[in-house]
Amino acid sequence: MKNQVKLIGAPSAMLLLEGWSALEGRDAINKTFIFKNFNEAFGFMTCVAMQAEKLDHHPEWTNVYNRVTVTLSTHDAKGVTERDVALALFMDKLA
Ligand code: H2B
Repeated sequence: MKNQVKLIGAPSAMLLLEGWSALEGRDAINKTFIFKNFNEAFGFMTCVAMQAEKLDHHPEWTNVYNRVTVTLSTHDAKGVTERDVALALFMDKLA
């Protein structure tokens, strides 16, 4: 059976986070991280990917050179949960 996680919702999640925005038309949060170059951006993504596997919680993201755009939401809960906040805080600390 899947673990139930409590829905927080994007507006409340943003009170706990800096620089994240709510998506239009979907309960999700997003942020664009900008790095010095591709190496820094991909290093960030590699680190986040390992943490995402550990947490069994994965970002939707795109990378263009030094820019990583991330969307977080919990698909099972159809919205933003504490899992998204935990991963967002990990990314902010790392960036
Ligand atoms: N990542 C995200 N962002 N949301 C989820 O609901 C989710 C996930 N579910 N990673 C996990 C994997 C689920 O599909 C597996 C089966 O545990």
